[in-house]
Amino acid sequence: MDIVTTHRNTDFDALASTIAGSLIYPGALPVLPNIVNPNVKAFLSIHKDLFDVRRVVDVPLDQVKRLIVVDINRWSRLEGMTALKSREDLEICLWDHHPADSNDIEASWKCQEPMGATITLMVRELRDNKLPITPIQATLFLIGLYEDTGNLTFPACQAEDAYAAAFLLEKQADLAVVNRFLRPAYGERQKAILFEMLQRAQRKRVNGHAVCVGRVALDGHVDSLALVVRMYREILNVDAAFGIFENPLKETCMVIGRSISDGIHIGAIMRSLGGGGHPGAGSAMLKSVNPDTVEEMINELIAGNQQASVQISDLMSFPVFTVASDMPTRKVAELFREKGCTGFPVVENDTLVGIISRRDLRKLRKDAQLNAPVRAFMTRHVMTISPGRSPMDAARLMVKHDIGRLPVVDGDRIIGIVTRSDAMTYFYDLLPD
Ligand SMILES: [Mn+2]
Repeated sequence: MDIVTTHRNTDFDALASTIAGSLIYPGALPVLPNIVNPNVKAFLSIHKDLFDVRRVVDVPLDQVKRLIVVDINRWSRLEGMTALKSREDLEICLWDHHPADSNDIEASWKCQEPMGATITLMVRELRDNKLPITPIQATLFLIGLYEDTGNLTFPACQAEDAYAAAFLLEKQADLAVVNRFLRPAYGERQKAILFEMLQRAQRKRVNGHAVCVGRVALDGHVDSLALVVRMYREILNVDAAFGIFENPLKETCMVIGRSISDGIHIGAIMRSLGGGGHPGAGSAMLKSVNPDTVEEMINELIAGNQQASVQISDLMSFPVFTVASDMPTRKVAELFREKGCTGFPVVENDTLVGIISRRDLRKLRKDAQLNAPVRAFMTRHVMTISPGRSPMDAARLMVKHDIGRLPVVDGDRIIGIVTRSDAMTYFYDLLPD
């Protein structure tokens, strides 16, 4: 007997991949853990007759010849499969999009690639082998694909994911159904937890990133905490957010993280805590730990995780061409033409006092004004940035104040300048090594 199975707290990518596995391996039984996500539960309750899924308890494990594991690469996340772990005659096939460095399932064969969703890998296989897919299967696969890629917007999403989505739409995936089930399970309990976290939220800066760590004690199991953390991050508009959910009765701590910054790799942080995930999302379950210690560990991990992140000092241009505040405006206009620049910082004894741009000179009405010192026309309130901040901070300031350049200052001494095009270069990954 062949079975296809996946991780506990089964999400839509895992369910979709399990069903797809039963199509790729004809005769293989789809087997689900007892604990599945609430949305998946709702989906299954309606589609029960259409998908012949079994529970772990209904499967005679001693008869399993081939185990197909999807959307996970660790034994600890499977349910009730411990008996298979030591079986030497067992053939294991693995389909997964998580990084291979966290593997502890030794597969005889595997397809493991960094995609936005595991179902993408399996849809590619179905398409290449021209295996038939029904509209209902296509719908489930698309729900899994959209859920894991945030509707194709998460940074881990690949072109391949979008091809798979297009193929599923061709196979008549029903977007009305997709939307209905993608709607997350946000209820009264989730709302109460989110409000408690928001009330006590304290933003902090860690090496240029805005981070929030929230801690809540729960009186039992609560679903959809990942959604709570996602909303917490979005509402606070921070680069990364963490939720520490203590269960005092069971002495466990569930840690969930979300990040939209390249500088904070959630998956790496969670792996240090014994969990896992992607750069943007992940979780870890800790047992018999003191929540204070967990919070301290997370803070240290965030700080340690930052070393590779890019700072303004890596991006800025220097030395900076500046003009003295008493330089005649005529001379500054000449310098603009000569150097092909659109703006200069203005200094008095090395201290930044203003900024002059071509735009400022256009306001001049009389020729005589050109003899006046540039300090008469410069902008005095200069928006600046310090060298340790992140490119994202620079971009936010430029957008907010509609400015094209930010002097980089250390105290009031100007040490560099970062322009809109420097920021663009960074965001488009053209930064030289
Ligand atoms: Mn997945």
